[in-house]
Amino acid sequence: MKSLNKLIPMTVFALASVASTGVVAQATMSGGNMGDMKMQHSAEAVEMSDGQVRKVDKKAGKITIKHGAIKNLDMPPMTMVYRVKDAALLDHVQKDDKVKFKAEMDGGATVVTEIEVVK
Ligand SMILES: [Cu+2]
Repeated sequence: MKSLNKLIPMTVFALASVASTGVVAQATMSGGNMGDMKMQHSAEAVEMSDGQVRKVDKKAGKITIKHGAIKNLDMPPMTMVYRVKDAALLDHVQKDDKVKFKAEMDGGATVVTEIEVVK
């Protein structure tokens, strides 16, 4: 038990120094690294991305979109197939429509959660 009594103050000291290191790290982040902070927050507030519909597959609940850069997914412009969150989203779009849409990661797949035709 004697050795335990010695250990406890050591542990408290170790925890305290870890905690203060954490505070320093946080201060550094909010001070100097606003770019990274924004990237993290954009996953919550998803921005609309631009695209053009290449194919609509209502039966499969899929849509092919030639899209511009998608900031929240860190994805460059490309043409790709998306699942849609709700097949009803496909009722309002057809091939060649210019669209704005939201795409999010869901269980390893990119899913369109909102889409609207740009007129
Ligand atoms: Cu893509």
